[in-house]
Amino acid sequence: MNRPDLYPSRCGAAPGITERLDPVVYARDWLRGPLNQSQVSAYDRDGFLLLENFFSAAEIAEFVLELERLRHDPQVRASEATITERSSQAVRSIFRVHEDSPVFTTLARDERLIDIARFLLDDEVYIHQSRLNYKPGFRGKEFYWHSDFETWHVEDGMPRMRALSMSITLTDNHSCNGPLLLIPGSHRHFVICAGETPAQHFKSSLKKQEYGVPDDASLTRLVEQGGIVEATGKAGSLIIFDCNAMHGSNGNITPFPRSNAFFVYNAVSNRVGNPFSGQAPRPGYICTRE
Ligand code: 6CS
Ligand code: FE
Repeated sequence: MNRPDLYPSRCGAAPGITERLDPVVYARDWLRGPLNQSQVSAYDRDGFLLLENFFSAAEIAEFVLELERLRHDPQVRASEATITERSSQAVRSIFRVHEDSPVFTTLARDERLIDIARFLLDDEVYIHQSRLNYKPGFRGKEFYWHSDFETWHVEDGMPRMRALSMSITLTDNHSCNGPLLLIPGSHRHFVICAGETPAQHFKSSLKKQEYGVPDDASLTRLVEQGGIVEATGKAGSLIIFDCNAMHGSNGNITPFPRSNAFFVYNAVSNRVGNPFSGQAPRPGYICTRE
């Protein structure tokens, strides 16, 4: 049974901006959750929320030990789930850490994170994708502007906007070392992308995304409306952002790595199906299907 494609993109239509058809905060009683009223309102309004000092120094020390262990493990380096930077052999990302790393498997199931995801999505949740983005010093390259949902809808078959990402800063995220950039309010618009989806697009997009990126005019309009916010914070901060928030990050030419863990929680009622691109599903290390 073909599900209706409520967010057509990369299918020949002219690039442009349409409106979000889904709620942002699905919780029905905003006062009965793990976030306070102003936090829920800020997330609903902006599409993201930054919580500093969320994890203790001891927890971060454990995460960083594992971050470095994985980066140096020859088996991990040889894995298809490990992506290197396009112009060096520096590790750019390691996917599926919520299954392959005991430390990050535990973190992905941390009640403090699960409770927030369940509340905002008002459903049971599962991990759609997890990754470590290393953004190493000197060689960490940029992540161009994009909506994760546009990719997860077109390439993974995610039906609706009922998912969110949690990014944990494992190193200090400064203004200078390529912090996550977000456009407040962009989550309420869906940017239709031009072009099509190349076969096995993930083999290039995870290094440098060139399809499923918004056009200059649409990006300009979103920034004129909402501005650009840097999600900076010390190691141990938590950045929660809606699946459709427009975001990106610049390269890192400083000596300070900007390493973050990302866990994507999807509502079980929003399970991925056949990609709307009509292409073969992406591998399990990028998109959970079982
Ligand atoms: O294709 C994806 O699923 C990945 N690409 C980006 C740039 N962000 C989301 C995700 O990691
Ligand atoms: Fe992204």
